[in-house]
Amino acid sequence: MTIARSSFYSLGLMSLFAAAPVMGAGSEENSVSFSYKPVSKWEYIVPGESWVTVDGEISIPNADEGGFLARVYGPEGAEKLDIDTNGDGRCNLTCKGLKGSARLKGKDAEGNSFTYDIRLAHSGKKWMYSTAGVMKGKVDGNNITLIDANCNGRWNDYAVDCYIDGKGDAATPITEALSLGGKLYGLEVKEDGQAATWTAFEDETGTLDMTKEYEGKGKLISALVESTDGRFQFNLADCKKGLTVPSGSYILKSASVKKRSLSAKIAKGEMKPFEVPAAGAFALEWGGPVTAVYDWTEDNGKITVSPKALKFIGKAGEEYMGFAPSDVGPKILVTDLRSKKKLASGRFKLC
Ligand SMILES: [Ca+2]
Ligand SMILES: [Ca+2]
Repeated sequence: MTIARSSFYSLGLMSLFAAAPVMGAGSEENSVSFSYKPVSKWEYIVPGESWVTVDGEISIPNADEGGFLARVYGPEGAEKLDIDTNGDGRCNLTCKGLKGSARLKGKDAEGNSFTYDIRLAHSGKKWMYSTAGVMKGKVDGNNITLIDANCNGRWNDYAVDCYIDGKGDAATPITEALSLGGKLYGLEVKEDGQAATWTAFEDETGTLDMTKEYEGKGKLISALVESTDGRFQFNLADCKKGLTVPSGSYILKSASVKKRSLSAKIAKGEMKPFEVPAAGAFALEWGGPVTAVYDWTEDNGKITVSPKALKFIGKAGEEYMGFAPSDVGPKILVTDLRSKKKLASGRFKLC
């Protein structure tokens, strides 16, 4: 008997090619102001989004008093959370159950009032919070949304805090070049997120396409790449015609795919860096067919596969993991390749 294999999701997609690189004009510095907007239904896909455990406070800087006082108490598994949402030293909001939200009102270091909305989640014995508001502004006529991805009340954490170009859901960390309306810009955001300066990005560019040659029935909801020198990141999940990016070498940083209620994460795995040529174009061939790679042992006709030694590898070497719901990972078929007889099948709970 020989090796067994599995195939998974007949991933199949997608779409058209196009788009010539567009260069920005002028390198003068321009300023932009942003205004805060609470988000009642959070649907952004934010790489590296933080959920911070409440430990005595909500750590959004408020005047000279540190964060906002917060207290977790009550019976194990049914903990409540009290928060001082206006920073007067007294808790005035109680959360119970599995989730909640709060609007914090404070003053920044210069004494200016600010609002900061948070989502709250209760898991195990802990309460956790994450950001629930964004900054909105316009850069060179393009709508841009800023996200405090690590939820620390500062909006300019380089390569951590994120932005969204136009209307999409897929956020990208802010690096040396941001893609807005098909053009590239440099953006320097002030810590309070209320203002920034921008310049046109003028180095050489090429077109990168992460959807045209992606094989899968699932929809890419995030496809984040990073230049191998660490200077740039771009999320190309919504870019069905490719995206103008600084030319050079890139690698997948993280991605995710969804089909109805099923989802999986995609990591770099064994993928090699790829090159976006100056004034040229590159489309990454990735996705299905996905191959299961694993170690197995046979004892008296019983085949044992260790889930830890199991990997699902796509066409470009990328690795699929984090299947949700956890019992709908790829189905494993064990087949005798000489007789073509199916010997066994099973399904892993991968999470
Ligand atoms: Ca209070
Ligand atoms: Ca931040």
